[in-house]
Amino acid sequence: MNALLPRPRATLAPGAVHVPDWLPVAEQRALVDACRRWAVGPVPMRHTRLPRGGVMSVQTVCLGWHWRPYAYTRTADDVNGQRVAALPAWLVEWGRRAVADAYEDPSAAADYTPDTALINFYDAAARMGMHQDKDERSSAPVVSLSIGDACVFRFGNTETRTRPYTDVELCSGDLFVFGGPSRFAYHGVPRVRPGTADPATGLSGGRLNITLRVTGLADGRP
Ligand SMILES: O=C(O)CCC(=O)C(=O)O
Repeated sequence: MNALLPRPRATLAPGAVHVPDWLPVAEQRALVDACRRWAVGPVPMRHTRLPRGGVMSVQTVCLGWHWRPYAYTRTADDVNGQRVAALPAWLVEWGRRAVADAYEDPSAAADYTPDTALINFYDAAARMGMHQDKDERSSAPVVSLSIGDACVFRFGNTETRTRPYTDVELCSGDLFVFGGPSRFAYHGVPRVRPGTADPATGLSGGRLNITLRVTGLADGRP
């Protein structure tokens, strides 16, 4: 990649839009600072345990709702039983701005109210296998923000975790939104590119990914 050339926005599939350099460095830094606070608790950032006994290579902390394979709850019963931190209004606002910008439709913001964020930290060895985000009872778009080391983001199709898929490089500050016909597409992160982070973000190594989602759940459920 030639850092001198602007990276153009790209629509990978209907509803799946990559907007390079969406989040300015000052906001990336503010988000890194906030992630540092959320990583401490009330539910600490940790490797999520999988039902078959393995652990995910990424480390995760959630806001609003706690996600574990394969459900959302208010309290983190698989960790320490605490209620997760609230999703702040400013992050909801960023999510609204993100869908409006990605879809180049200011009216898209009004319809979008995410109620959870999954924050994943990738060290150099972390990966995420191809999967669908389908534990939400809503088809509202997923907003993905990346900070730190670049990665290869694999965006596939809604039918199978294999080809056809497209690999895109997600760099610090990039926005990726997938909704509409692409909302339930398989996607994953086969590779992080260590040493590519800009220290100005406050993250000297590793990669943070924040996804904003609408769970479609209400208090008292599930
Ligand atoms: O790290 C990424 O860019 C993707 C994260 C992801 O797929 C997820 O949180 O479900």
